[in-house]
Amino acid sequence: MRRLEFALAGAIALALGSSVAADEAATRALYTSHCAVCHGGDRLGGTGPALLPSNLGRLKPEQARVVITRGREATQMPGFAGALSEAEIDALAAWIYREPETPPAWTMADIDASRRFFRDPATLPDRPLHDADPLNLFVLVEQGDHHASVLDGDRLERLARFPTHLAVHGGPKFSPDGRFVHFVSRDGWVLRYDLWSLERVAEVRAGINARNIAISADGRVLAVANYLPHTLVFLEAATLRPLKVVEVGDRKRQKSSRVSAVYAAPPRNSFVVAMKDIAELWEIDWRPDAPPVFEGFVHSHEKGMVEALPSSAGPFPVRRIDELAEPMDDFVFDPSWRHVIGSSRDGTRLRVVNLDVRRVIAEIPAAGLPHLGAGITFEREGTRLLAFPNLREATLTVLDTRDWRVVKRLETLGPGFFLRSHEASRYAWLDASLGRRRDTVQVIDKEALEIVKTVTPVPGALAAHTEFDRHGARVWLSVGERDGMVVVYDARTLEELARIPADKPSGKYNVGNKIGRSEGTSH
Ligand code: DHE
Repeated sequence: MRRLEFALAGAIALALGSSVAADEAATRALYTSHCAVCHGGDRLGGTGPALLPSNLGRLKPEQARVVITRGREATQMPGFAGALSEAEIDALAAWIYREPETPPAWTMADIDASRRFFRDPATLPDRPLHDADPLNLFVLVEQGDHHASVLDGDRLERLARFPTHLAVHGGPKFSPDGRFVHFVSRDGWVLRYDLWSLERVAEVRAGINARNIAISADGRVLAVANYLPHTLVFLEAATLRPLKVVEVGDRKRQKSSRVSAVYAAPPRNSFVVAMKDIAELWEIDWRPDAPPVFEGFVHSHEKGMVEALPSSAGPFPVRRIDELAEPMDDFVFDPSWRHVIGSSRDGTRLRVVNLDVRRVIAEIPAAGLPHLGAGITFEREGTRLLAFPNLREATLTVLDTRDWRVVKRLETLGPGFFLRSHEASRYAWLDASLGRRRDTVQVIDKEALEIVKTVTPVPGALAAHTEFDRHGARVWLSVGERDGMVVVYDARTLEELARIPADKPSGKYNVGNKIGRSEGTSH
């Protein structure tokens, strides 16, 4: 009897197995005939975005189903409601969330082969072709129809608007003279744009799923942080030619890691790299003559002995800080650039890491998941303070950078994402976009450490990212809806001055503030 049960179970499993295999083959065929032409046969992306689970992290499967059914507005993605049955759409929506059978690679050769020029760099003009102040331009990322705009910070006018790859994220990075700006999209496309001729110059795909980009202090090297593959990519900024692909993993070579973000530390001639999966921070000297870094020793269990690791040689030698209790993926530099301050993962502690001695030198109790990446510093009563919002609590925290003492915890209307100020302004601006009052931004007096005004540019509409102009005279605020806008305020009177229409604007970046490393903005 038991033998019969086993035989029956085996037959059912075989039948189910073969029907699953048939379903898979059918879905694969559907994907190949309907999706592959834009999204790539391997789902790595093409004219459309990559369709891999890590790239789709921000799109729920149900939303993916709707996109396949109805298409996506303002893109080339058509709706398949007429062409495919509901069951087929369900199968495709499930298919794109499956991990690929082999982890996708993106090599130096792939990067180089993806390089495209819109314009011969040798023919670029030798002076700006517009009469706006080149250092008071704003670059605005518009997520609605995936474009970016260049705006005149004095006349409050749009000078140019151009397409980007889907989902540009993080701050675009400017060359030290402010002429070129570099964007990266979540699909890993890096774009170089010329703010003198107002033209796209070149683009390259540096990864399959990228996080952000940084530029060296001399403007010659770009570093791209990737989630997929687990790499850090260095590019020659002028040509976007790949210079080096660094496989990212821990010192003992046991675990690879996604790269959370890469930041430039200009006075240190280095990049500092935050990791998602390993308890390390890296510092990388980008100079051509950077000396090799001795990696230290590890205990080899197999050989039962201590072995010296090979040195990390140039270009771009890796100097590791690996005495961290856990990954530190959101941090800010202190004004001396000797320390980074980051949060513990549970948000209950801040850790101060000294980059010179390469270890944690202070721990401070915290609450509400501090967002250090949005931190700014300013002088008050002869002391430099560091202020940052908290992502899970409607508060702004202010610390004294001499001893990391908490000076103030200011209650706000909701957890916020972006804090901005300028050395010429007495105010800092903070959104409440993660809370119920996401349509408000609050103005904080940096002397009194009190809220002095709440603005609601469009009731009910998302109000988020702010940035000052280069003089600290005006504040630009994004209303991030499809029929959105940038609202410009007088930074002194706090009165509204103008509205500039924009399609789901996210961040905007002032050239002068960025290249001058204004204390009130992110870098
Ligand atoms: Fe961002 C910057 C990480 C979600 C808009 N965001 C950054 C940076 C990091 C980061 C590490 C700094 C990089 C830089 O500027 O070089 N962001 C993350 C996340 O981990 C998170 C929470 C989840 C994710 O999906 O990646 C996240 N970010 C968002 C959004 O949902 C926002 C609001 C809309 C969007 O674009 O997806 C968003 N992030 C921004 C913006 C900046 C940014 C506008 C640049 C701020 C600046 O002024 O410099």
